[in-house]
Amino acid sequence: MVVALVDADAEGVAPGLRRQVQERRLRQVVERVLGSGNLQAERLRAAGVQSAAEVTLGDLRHLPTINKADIWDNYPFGLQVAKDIVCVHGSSGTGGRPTLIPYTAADIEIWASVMARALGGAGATKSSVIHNGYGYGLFTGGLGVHHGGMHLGATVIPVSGGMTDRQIRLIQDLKPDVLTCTPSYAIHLGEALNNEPTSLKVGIFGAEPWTEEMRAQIENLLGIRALDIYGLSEIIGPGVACESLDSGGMLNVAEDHFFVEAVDPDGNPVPDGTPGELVFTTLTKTGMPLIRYRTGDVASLADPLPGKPRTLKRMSKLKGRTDDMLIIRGVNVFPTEVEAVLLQDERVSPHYLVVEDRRDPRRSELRVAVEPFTDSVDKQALEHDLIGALRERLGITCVVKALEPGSVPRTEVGKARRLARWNQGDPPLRGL
Ligand code: DLL
Repeated sequence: MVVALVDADAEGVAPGLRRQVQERRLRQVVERVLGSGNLQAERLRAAGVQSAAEVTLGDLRHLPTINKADIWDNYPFGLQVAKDIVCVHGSSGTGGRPTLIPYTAADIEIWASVMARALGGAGATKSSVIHNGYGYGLFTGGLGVHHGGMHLGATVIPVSGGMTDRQIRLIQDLKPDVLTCTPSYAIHLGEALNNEPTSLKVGIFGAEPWTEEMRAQIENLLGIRALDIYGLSEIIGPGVACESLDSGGMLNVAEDHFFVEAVDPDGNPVPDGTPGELVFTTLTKTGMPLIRYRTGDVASLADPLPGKPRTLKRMSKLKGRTDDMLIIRGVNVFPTEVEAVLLQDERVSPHYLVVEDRRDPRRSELRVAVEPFTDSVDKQALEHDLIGALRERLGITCVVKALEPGSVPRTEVGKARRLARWNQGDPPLRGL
């Protein structure tokens, strides 16, 4: 199957010519960053980069990296470069500070264009109706698809998340051919539709890990092709890479805008086909360009499939993360954030366990086991209060269990084991 290109000059150009464009854009972004004098500029100078003219793509792997902690340390906008910001997006963060990303109008154009390509690769055209069930707000899912769908000239239905009955009604009445939402919500919708036929042909799902088994389940439940889309707010949002109907199960990276590397834990490049941490350089962004951003996401890279119209480098489905960030129903959660909430409550002892419950991969759950300091604490009231406080801080509803003092296991040095994953079988802790 061959799917027409939305932007032939970018997606279908010979890789050698694209490399020239990337090289030119790399120098432009280095120049912008050096001119800003921000943390990245200081690091580049400290690494010996005095002028952009001397930087080549071949040298990129020797340049310093930047990561999420650097963004938090420079909260809210210390890494901003251009002044003409038109909007801000972001994701959850730590220490009460979200990861915030300022966008210029030019950044929004880039985003719209890579998202239009992603939709086009799934077979969407300007006659398409896109049922967009990604959340609208600071999260990039809703508005990312929205910008891309409008850029393509399609009709976007900005349903956002939740209210499943209304979503089903709109799917029946407006007859969309494209569904965009998280994979777990796609399963939820599919189950709620209860085998009722729809007009949907294809879905573009991402923002959280999902497996080939989930893909098969979604395709069965909804009778559609289910494609994977990857992205992160720091780089632009969804559209950094997206599967197309003809990309052999891998995701085409929009590498004319986002140069990709895969590295081992020491930061050395890994060969294509070997899983490594993805590192992106935003070649064209102006609001908050990032040079060598270490994503924490692990995937392998591959060349384009021969004979296909897209000549872009491809990445595998994500294989995991290098840190302990959890993704609960599409929301990024750091165990330290949970800790911050628990430890604010004087009734709670520092012995607790945060459990990522993925027994049902379609509906991951965050479970938190806490120990009250004393027997006299009203456990029900404590659970109720913590659920509220966690919802407030993380934006998701967790399951909280207050257990008997002493029931959370300690390590030899007396510390509680703080994070566990529950994929199947017995709970990691009795009573959870
Ligand atoms: O989740 C952007 C997005 C929205 C992507 C809609 C796709 C669809 P953040 O909230 O900043 O941005 O979270 C980014 O989510 O670093 C990955 O760990 C994870 N992630 C994103 N897409 C996928 C995917 C959006 N397809 C973080 N598979 C990233 C697995 C994903 N994990």
